[in-house]
Amino acid sequence: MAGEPQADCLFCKIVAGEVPATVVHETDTVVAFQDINPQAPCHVLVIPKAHYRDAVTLATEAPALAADVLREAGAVAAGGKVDETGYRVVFNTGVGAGQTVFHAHAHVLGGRGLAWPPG
Ligand code: DGP
Repeated sequence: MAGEPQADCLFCKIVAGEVPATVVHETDTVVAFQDINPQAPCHVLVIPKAHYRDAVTLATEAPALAADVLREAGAVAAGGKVDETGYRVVFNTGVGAGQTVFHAHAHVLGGRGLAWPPG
């Protein structure tokens, strides 16, 4: 069933409190936590609590929840003060793009110069 927790999903385990994470903010629908392997001074992951395999699936099947993720990304950026200099919201989608965890998540990256195009 769409959105249901998946037993083999790392981020569902973080939502359930079964895997520890440094949570920076949480709402009824989303959780924001520090990436375990930060690529910038600010590198926070924002995930929906419900399970969707990637961002486009999330936006298609639960658009209001996708909006919650984006709104939370903005709140994280403002909280980390990276909104003043600019930040990047990244949804790696698919293995070839570097997605390694198949539970939709936004990377919020900032606090350093961010090159374009990304690698
Ligand atoms: P992606 O490669 O786009 O699927 O991003 C997955 C991110 O998840 C990656 O930047 C590293 C992060 N990550 C993987 N395992 C853990 C974990 O156990 N805890 C936390 N906080 N982050 C994790």
